[in-house]
Amino acid sequence: MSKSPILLRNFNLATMIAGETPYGMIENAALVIDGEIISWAGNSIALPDQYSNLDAHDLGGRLVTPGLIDCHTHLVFGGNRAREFEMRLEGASYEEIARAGGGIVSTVTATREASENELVQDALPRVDALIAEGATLLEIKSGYGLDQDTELRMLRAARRIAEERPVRVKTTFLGAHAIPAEFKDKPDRYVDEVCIPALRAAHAEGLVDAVDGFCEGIALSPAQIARVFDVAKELGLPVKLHAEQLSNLHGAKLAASYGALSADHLEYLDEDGVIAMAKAGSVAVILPGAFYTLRETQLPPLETLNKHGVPVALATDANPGSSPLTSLLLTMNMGCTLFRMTPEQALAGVTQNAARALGMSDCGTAETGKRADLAVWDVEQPAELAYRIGFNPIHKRIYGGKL
Ligand code: DI6
Ligand code: FE
Repeated sequence: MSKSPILLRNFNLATMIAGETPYGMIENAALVIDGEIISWAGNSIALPDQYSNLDAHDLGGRLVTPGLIDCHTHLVFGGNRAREFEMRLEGASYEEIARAGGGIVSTVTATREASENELVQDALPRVDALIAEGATLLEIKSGYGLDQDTELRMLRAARRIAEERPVRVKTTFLGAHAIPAEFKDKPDRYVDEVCIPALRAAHAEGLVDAVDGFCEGIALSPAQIARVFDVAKELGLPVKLHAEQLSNLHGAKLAASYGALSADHLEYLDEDGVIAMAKAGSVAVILPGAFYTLRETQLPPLETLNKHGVPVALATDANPGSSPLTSLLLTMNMGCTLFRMTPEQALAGVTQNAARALGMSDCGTAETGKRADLAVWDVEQPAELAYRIGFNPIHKRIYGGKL
């Protein structure tokens, strides 16, 4: 026998459905959850008779939003990079550290030494921090293995997180993150002999939801990324790309030519790249944690993205080097203060547009037929979510219909 539906009453609902009202707001809302799914949402005056006899959970006039989505993280990794943080404070740049064998490659050493279990246990506190702020869906990338065994182990660890905690996880293969030390002078051989075979093996094990790369002078060239994307395409996997983070190699345009779900970072993106993204329907994922940590001064071209109607998502980029950040609320605040987004754009960036960046259509808005992944907040206005710094006003998280 299936459980009877749950009725929520007495709250304001930021549906995040794009349209006439800011935040898609429904005041004095009611919402019915049947199993994992929202079976009705609207103004409580319009609640259908069939639901009016259900025991109601009174939410005391609070704000309800879709569950938050972190659509770009590297939160499975070994070790940490506090020493590199000190080096940067002493004047070394991120690129200098990377070229001297630190950076991503130093996390690779620590990750290769970690067991699957250690990777999961190390990641859980980071996951818990995100869940505590209402996150219901996370994307997690590989990319600190750069050998087949470790890349697959990272993806298995990422998948296990969804068994250990009430959160959904989408896994992204990022073997094209950097060239490991043992292939320093033969990057093409790394791509052909390690990265592509590892992608095929990870896919054969059912571990890959999307394929990503880091297109940059300190990482892989556009031609190398294209070889990896050709294989993704052959396997029927969607792609996304770290593009235009430190320089403009026209990575976003390359990704768009493969119909990318998203291009991410984008500080050095030009209008030509924006237009290519708009045509391909790719989401721009902007990452203020990395901008802040690297003390970047070049802003991602938000006005141009808005002008061409490219949806913009916001994510933590949680990683041990350029963005040791595990707060989506702080990410929203940084999106507003550093990138001049509106609080409404920031919330859309961690809900509706984040879902789109992951190719997910069952979440990201609070409406009939979507998963009942919701966050209940002790705030009066939705702008409060982005406004405060270091404060978590969550009241309750609802995950797959479970309160
Ligand atoms: N860009 C980033 O910001 C992260 N990866 C990437 O391609 C940084 C990863 C790291 O520094 O460990
Ligand atoms: Fe990243």
